[in-house]
Amino acid sequence: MTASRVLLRLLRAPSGCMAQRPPEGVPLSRGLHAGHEPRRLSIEGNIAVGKSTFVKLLMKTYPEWHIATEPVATWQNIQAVGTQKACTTQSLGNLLDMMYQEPARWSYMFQTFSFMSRLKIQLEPLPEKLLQAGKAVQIFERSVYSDRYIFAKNLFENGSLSDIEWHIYQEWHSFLLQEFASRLRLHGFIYLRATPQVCLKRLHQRAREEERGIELTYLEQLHDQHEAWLVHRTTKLHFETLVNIPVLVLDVNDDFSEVTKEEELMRKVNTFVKNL
Ligand code: UDP
Ligand code: D5M
Ligand code: MG
Repeated sequence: MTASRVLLRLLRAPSGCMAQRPPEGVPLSRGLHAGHEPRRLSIEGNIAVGKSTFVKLLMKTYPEWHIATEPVATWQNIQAVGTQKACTTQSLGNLLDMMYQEPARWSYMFQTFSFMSRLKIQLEPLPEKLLQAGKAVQIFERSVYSDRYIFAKNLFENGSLSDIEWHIYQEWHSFLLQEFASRLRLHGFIYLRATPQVCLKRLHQRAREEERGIELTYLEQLHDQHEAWLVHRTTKLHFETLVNIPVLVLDVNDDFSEVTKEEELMRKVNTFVKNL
């Protein structure tokens, strides 16, 4: 057996079990995992809805939580580590910009890279100190699941990914996620929800150079993908652990920099996480 097969066997997860729906208000996974297992959640939501701002708020409120931000800067500056004696790095370009400039040419490439970077983040072990504290909480800004069920799916539906690209993407996405299942397990999602119009306003306010061409239609498409996946639950999913996973939906149409709104949101998050 090759080394990679041995590794894959070691990483193989036990088969997941499909759980029953809990009474309203109580997240499904309550009591399903050992008390000391870290609770792992992903913050989901449209472009510029306020995820990074929300994550900063979480960091301030819960400094003991382990929070991983989305690696946008990595996508904006792809670095090749030098192969020559002098260990230089070479900048190969801004993949985020390339994707927005020429979606049909670069969307598939973007998916391979964004997936890799999210996978690495989600596989990173928690510091021992946190694990020993018991009930550690780990938060990710988006996940390997939003990559597929929001972005890649939408890029296929709007014609930026071809049939063959979408097919191959789904093949390796399913394969890798099954192989790494136990280490990628999430216990819940927090969905920050606002209208596409509010997101567009915030996107303009943030003024990220690569996103200057994004139009309302694109944000509407992404909004619909979020609603189908996390609210209506009509998106076809390929991983049993996702099917009934608890989702906290937070309305963030109002600016959450206001203290009362901030407190309300943090209270809801606290109750949700405590019950996972
Ligand atoms: N923002 C805002 N009010 C809010 C949340 C966010 O004005 O309640 C602004 C924030 O300052 C930033 C922009 O909206 O300029 C996008 O926010 P963020 O980068 O957090 O969004 P993300 O893309 O991470 O969801
Ligand atoms: O998201 C960061 C930026 O990256 C935003 O322009 C969306 C884009 N993004 C993130 N993941 C993907 C995938 N998988 N495909 C295409 N585009 C993606 P923000 O919402 O600003 O934090
Ligand atoms: Mg962000």
